[in-house]
Amino acid sequence: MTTPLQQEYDEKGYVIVRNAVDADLARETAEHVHWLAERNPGVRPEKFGHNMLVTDPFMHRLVGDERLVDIVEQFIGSDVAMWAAHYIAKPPKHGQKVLWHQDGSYWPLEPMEVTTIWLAATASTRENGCLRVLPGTQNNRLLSRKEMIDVKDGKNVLGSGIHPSQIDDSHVVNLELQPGDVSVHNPKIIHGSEANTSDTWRIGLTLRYIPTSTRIKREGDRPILVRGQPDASNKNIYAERPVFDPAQHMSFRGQEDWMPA
Ligand SMILES: O=C(O)CCC(=O)C(=O)O
Repeated sequence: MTTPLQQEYDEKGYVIVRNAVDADLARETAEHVHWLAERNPGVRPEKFGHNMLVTDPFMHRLVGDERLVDIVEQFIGSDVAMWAAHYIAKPPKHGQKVLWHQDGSYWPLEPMEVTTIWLAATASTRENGCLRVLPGTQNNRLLSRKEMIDVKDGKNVLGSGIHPSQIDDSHVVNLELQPGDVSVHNPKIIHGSEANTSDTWRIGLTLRYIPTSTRIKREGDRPILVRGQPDASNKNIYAERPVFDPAQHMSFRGQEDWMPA
């Protein structure tokens, strides 16, 4: 049976779920970004990627949150892994933009069965550079990386994007979210975001969830199994469950569940 959420997602290529997680968890997520920023002063907070996060107990706790996985399960079934996490946290005044792109152009997944959850840790608005989508473009062909342009201006997160001549943004939708809301988007929908020139942080966490039957065609990737069973027919190797260590990790509610038994 198709749920109303799936129906909306199929029609538009995205859907918003308000209050998907509570405000306290959204606040902890924002605190995590500031905690990481202090420890990684050389890395822009738009680029706190999976390798930095995959050994972190708070990240495992967050991506396995039943409320998020219940949403994802509607799109990809009940054997679920979170393949790639990425904070795109735009600091006030000089947060980078994200050029128009389709996620699937970048991804080594076979088949391209994947759903993104974008979690707002702060308010995400037009003023501070919220995610923007072009509804319906999930039905377009997936462009290859070779068909896109490189833009190495140091002002955008991906360093590449779809050529502006291929973009009709007359029906753009700004996904304005409050802390704890999520948007869900299709790997083929064209999307991006503007720079943050406002006085406030815009902190989002983008999470790529796959059915465990999707094969990851890149060595070294370590998805996190969040529900159900791995699929023996592919060689995906899962991240180990991390152990909470107060000297290495940010404190969070529920950290005791991550301590040695
Ligand atoms: O956070 C943004 O501004 C862009 C996010 C994005 O491109 C994605 O989640 O796929």
